[in-house]
Amino acid sequence: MGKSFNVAVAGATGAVGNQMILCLEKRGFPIDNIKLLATRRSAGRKLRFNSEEIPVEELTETSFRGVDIGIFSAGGATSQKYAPFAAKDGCVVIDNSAAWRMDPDVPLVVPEVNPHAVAEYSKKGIIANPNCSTIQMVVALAPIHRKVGIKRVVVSTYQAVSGTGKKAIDELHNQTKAILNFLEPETNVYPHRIAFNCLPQIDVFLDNGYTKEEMKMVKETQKILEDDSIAITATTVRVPVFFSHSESVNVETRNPISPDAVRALLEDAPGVTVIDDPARNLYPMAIDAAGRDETFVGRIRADESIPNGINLWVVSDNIRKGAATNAVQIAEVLARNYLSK
Ligand code: NAP
Ligand code: 3JN
Repeated sequence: MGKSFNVAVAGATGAVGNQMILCLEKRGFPIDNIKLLATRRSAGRKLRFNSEEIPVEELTETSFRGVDIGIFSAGGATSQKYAPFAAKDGCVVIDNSAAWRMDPDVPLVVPEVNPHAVAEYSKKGIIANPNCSTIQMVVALAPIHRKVGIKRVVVSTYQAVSGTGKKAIDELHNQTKAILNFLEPETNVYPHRIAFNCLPQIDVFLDNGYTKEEMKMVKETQKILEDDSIAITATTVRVPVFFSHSESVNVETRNPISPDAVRALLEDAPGVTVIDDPARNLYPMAIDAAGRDETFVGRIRADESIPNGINLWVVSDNIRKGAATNAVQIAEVLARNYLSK
């Protein structure tokens, strides 16, 4: 008999948690017992896992006793408070929030890029899942960085509302419906209307004029690629799309590489699907990436304004590879290589 584990999903009733449950099921993660955790408000609600109805329990300090792996997507404050209780009880935490990502004793992992970093889970009992915008970008950048070195990245994102959770999905839906019916739309989630609009703000503004999301992309990319010398500047934009983030990524490499060589590298790269056939108007699109686990790359071309420049268009489902799939892939590495149960 193979190993199998007691798993808890914290934030199980949320947009990410819901996908987490589906992903554990779909990938056949070996589970003995699953605990679904959320706030007291959701306690007793039943969620389906592997055709079983599982009652949601309130997340408390003792929820992780007897649990081997705890996957958190209940916000940074919840992770900050409860991950140490889980770790103290011997449960390895895979955390989807920003709470622990930049802690030097917490590995920040994208399994296609730095699976070796999982080994450092033992320092604090916590592994961090990167921000969704970072994950899809590093999946595409890592093979290029390994081959020719990356000097600088200029990225602009086009991020789906599902990145903000259930209430933002409802807001885009309701605003769109209201506007198409000549009614006044209500704005509750973002500072401005999102329907038929683009907001160059994701998360709060920092003193340097960037948003927190933009600086997450900078710092997390350097940590995952283990190279603080890569210069990165980001502009993150919320667009009226439900699922999948798209990114325009401009890369300046240290050594020259042709667009054809980049295409060949990415065609071989784990987790990447290249869609790049301009003659047939084929390139990655949010509507095609939604519901998939891969990172799609297209529009691969030279940046003709500099000697070693490459442009990419990178698209991935932010709730799947950007959150749930990546977390479950981390759990798979952990289970396969590090946990003895
Ligand atoms: P969401 O749809 O609003 O769901 C939030 C979930 O957290 C719900 O299950 C909620 O339970 C639960 N929760 C909130 N506060 C809690 C508490 N004090 N104790 C227990 N459970 C609590 O949000 P989401 O989109 O799923 O995102 C959740 C978190 O995941 C985000 O805050 C972020 O940290 C992380 N995230 C990461 C990425 C990424 O880039 N990797 C992407 C999106 C989200 P109730 O239903 O009972 O309220
Ligand atoms: O906005 C997006 O598209 C991604 C959002 C991620 C997010 C949302 C709320 C809180 C995060 C994150 O994962 O960085 C956090 C957070 O944990 O800080």
